[in-house]
Amino acid sequence: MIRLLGRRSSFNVRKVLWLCDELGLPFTREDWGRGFTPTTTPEFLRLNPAAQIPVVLTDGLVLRESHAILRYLCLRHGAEALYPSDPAKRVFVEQWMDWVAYDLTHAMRGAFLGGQLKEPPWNNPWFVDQGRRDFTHCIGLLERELASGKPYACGDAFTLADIPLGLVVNRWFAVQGFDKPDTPHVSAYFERLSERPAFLAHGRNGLP
Ligand SMILES: N[C@@H](CCC(=O)N[C@@H](CS)C(=O)NCC(=O)O)C(=O)O
Repeated sequence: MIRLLGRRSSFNVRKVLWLCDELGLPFTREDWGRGFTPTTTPEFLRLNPAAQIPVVLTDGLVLRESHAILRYLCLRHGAEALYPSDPAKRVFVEQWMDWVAYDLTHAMRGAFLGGQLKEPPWNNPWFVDQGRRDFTHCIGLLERELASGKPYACGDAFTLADIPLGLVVNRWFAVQGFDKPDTPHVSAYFERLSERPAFLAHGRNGLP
């Protein structure tokens, strides 16, 4: 059984929820994080010294970092189609996931946490402007990739890469406060992902 710690509104918890539903994995979830039990309690810090959600307890392991958790669950539960074992296929899943973790995380902190939620310290005007520019740049890159005709990030099939990207695209359409270019291929990708019940439950569910 999988025990997932983290509020269901969290961007990173939602990735794990989406994957569990895609794979039909049974799990229990407990509300930790903002608005619930703080992640700074000694009990939580023993599980994740970084004081962040999600944390997953399974198979006698304590797992942190959403993308590491996604990879582990795919490997553990034989999700070959989502996370191919062929290195020449897997590398393209990894490149999108790393891009979300490194580049998009910073961009969204400025554009969303700073620009929209006005949360310090991200609401520094320079950081907000830079985040909006970077977010727009990244979505432009995704638009050009999808314009080549592929329905999903890695080609014809839905893979693990589409889970973090789906959350990013959902946030892109939710974020306000600056001019956003038309991105018809990203819009079509968003609609394609919306054919998946698990995306509607945890991604495009009214939360940014
Ligand atoms: N790199 C981490 C980031 C985790 C993270 O930023 N989690 C946020 C929620 S999305 C958090 O713990 N916020 C504190 C809180 O909710 O109290 C991951 O991918 O798991």
